[in-house]
Amino acid sequence: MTDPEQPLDLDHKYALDRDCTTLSRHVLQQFQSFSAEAQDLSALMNRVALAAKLIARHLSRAGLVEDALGFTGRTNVQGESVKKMDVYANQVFISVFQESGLVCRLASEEMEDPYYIPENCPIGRYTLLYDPIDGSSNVDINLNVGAIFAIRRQGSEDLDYSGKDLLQDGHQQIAAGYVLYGPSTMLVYSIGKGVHAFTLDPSLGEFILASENIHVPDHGPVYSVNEGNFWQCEESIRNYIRYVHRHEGYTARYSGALVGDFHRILFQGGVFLYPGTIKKPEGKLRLLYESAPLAFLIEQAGGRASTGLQNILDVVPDRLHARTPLIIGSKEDVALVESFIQEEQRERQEQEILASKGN
Ligand code: P6P
Repeated sequence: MTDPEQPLDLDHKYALDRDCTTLSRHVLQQFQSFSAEAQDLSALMNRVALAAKLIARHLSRAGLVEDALGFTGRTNVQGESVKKMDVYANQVFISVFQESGLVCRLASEEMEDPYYIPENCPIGRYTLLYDPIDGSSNVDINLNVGAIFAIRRQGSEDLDYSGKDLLQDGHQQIAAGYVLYGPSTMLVYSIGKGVHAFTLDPSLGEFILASENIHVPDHGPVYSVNEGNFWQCEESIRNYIRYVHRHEGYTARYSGALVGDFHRILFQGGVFLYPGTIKKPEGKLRLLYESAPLAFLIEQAGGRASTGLQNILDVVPDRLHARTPLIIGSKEDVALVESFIQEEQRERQEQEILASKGN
């Protein structure tokens, strides 16, 4: 029997303290208060964690459960074929936030318009924006997938239920994070006070603090881009790829799931890029629930996120599912990619000046 007068030895005490540093407690520690906002954010993160646990459980049994894998036969607002796991994960977030009193609206990659939870409105002062399954092309082959989320305060009225008030820059995010469904399930988040990673302990059913105040290295060896798009990219991006091919110290890593590629770069440094192409100058990734949340995180971790011409967090979307090119990671590596884009801009302007003089 442990005598409470006899303190635990330090190893046991450390292990106990760590196992008690759950996500909801960590959020309160971050605020260093029990204010209404702190309690709200703690409760919000706890709901996100519940969604992550439900989805992790479904993913871990997907090969055994009827109707968990494969396509639904439908396409979403993005024009992408919808996986059954996309639908399931999207519904999990809806179910988890109903009756929460916290979130009045959900804006998802899988839904054309924001989803309103009337019983939470107008008391619910927050909107959750999320990609319920990022990298769903990996689901059927049991490779890592993720979820990306951002929390915004409901600012102005949304009387016409259009969600127009969501069309604001990324500095309006009050929290952001992602879940990585890999060998372990991790949840990484920030409320603007550093970036912190939690690992799901299945035996506890809790996300336990694993890394606090993560800092992305100023430079790293990894460049992450789909080189299959090489000939569809602008010449500047092709020149960047030629550069890393020809210089020592670079290695390519690309998983087909943004969350996994981003997670590697957050911990090891480097750069992920999904640039615009000649046919799709705006690129593939969506601003409000993919690029902006990750930009929030990477800046909190000392890195950068850019469209190539503008910081991602400064971009104001013109529609809910607006896309942007994304260059994100270590500040030196993002700057290197931008230097090729700026060089091409300069050359184009010089040619235009010469052409105008020639006329
Ligand atoms: P591509 C997944 O569909 C996703 O949105 C990101 O997770 C991923 O980085 C990207 O698209 C992969 O796109 O065109 O390389 O298959």
